[in-house]
Amino acid sequence: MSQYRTFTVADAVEYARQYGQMPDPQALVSADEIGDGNLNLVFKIRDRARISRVIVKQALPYVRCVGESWPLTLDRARIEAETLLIHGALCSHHTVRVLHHDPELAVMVQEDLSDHHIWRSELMKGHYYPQAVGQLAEYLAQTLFHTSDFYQAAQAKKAEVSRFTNPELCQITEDLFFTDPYHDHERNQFDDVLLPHVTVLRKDTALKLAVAGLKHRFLSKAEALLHGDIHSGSIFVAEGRLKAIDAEFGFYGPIGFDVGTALGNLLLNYCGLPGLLGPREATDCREQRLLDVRELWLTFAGRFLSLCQQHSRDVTLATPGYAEQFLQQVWQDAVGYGGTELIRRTIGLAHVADLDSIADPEMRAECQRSALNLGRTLIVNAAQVEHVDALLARIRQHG
Ligand code: SR1
Ligand code: MG
Repeated sequence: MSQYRTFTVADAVEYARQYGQMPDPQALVSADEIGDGNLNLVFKIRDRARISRVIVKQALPYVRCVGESWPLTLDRARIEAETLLIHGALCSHHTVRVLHHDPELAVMVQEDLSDHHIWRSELMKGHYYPQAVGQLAEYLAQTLFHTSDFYQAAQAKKAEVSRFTNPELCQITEDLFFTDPYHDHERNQFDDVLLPHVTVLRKDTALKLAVAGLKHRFLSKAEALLHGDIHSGSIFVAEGRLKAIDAEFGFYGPIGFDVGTALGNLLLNYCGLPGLLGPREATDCREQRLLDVRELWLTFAGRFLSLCQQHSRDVTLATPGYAEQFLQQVWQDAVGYGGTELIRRTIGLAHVADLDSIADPEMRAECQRSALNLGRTLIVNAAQVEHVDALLARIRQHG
């Protein structure tokens, strides 16, 4: 059995030679550590021509963006690899390929996606990938339907819920999404200029009540094996292609959480675009983002419903009309969770470049306030926003 040690660049190259499934392993000669996320080491393993051929990813025993003072389970590497393997079996076109993983070393070897781009960076530049939203909807529908009670046998699903119990990573989400932003907590980060806004938000009883409901459902609704962190930085795109990566937050949770995280990131981009591109230049891209929100929900719901109609295995859940009723609850959850993503990415610990990289401080603050207001609107009104077109109408009203 291998014993955990933190990989050096040389270790990563050697590991990739052994487990990278390369026809010419000795061609792998160098590596760069490129991890810029919050948690892990990520090595790009290169050949003599410096072409990146494979990725080695290793979990550190602590939260990278904070340091060793915040220890974190290495079991997340197992969860990530096993989630991606399951999602890959269900939706191979849109899930990064895992070539090998070792839970003891907390390491995974995965396909290189250097011919793709991180979707967030593309959205920030106003680059449009016409198929991306439909492909993301397909990924969400396939993975969430096939791991839900509509499809999995009840006893097998319960065993899976246990295999994917991910308490430490779930606690990060529980704290960062639903608790910290609504309290004075040292992990929160925001410019002083937002303090008046944050103070109002923390006294907002209707908002805090709705967030309590969302947290409770996150804690208790084991509906399907979620990606758990499907923001636009966890998605690679290229012309006609899309792949989800980074599933260490995978667990059985509410389907609306994955859908809402994806919607929330489109809306974070919508809020940031005036600061990123200029208010006038951003108009068309913003309109496209709203159309993206519409397409994401309608394609996801349509796909999920047709999977329910054709492949539901539970005779009771297959009762005509039940899948539609269930999807209405998923929609309302998704609107609320989307709102929590907007708020936590603006004033919590982990921000997004769509807002933080806006150079002009006044413009940045304006876009951040717009994200906070929109987040609140979504959370408080989720139960009344019955259809995606009603949501778009509210967003347009919001400005
Ligand atoms: C301490 S981890 C902070 C955030 O990074 C991850 O990507 C998740 O979004 C998490 O909430
Ligand atoms: Mg991640």
